[in-house]
Amino acid sequence: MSDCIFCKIVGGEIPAEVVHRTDRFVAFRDISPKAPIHVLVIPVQHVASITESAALSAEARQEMPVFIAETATILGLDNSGYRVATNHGDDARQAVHHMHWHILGGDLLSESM
Ligand code: DGP
Repeated sequence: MSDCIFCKIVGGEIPAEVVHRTDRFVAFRDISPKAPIHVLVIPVQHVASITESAALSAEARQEMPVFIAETATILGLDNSGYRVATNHGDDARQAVHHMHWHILGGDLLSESM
């Protein structure tokens, strides 16, 4: 999608610190971290949010949780722990309308989401 920031990151038009990548997913550091380690996982294919998951290929749907867990391991969070979250829509304050999973860790996180 031409006016999507995250599609531009996928295409290399906007720089990002990529930590993991396959043909179907990219993981990169959040520009405004909410934890010592804060990485976003996005599908290469543009879908607006989790509500459009069905539009992803079967392979991408299968890979998604595996890719998220691999990314957390690459970040060294698998033993200490981490939180995974995604936002959909206005009440969740979704700011970027390209599906993304927040991986947060590197410290004891708040009890509230
Ligand atoms: P959300 O509220 O779930 O839509 O979170 C969007 C996240 O995207 C927010 O934590 C900041 C991050 N973000 C927005 N623009 C950019 C960007 O250009 N580069 C990077 N690395 N992160 C971005």
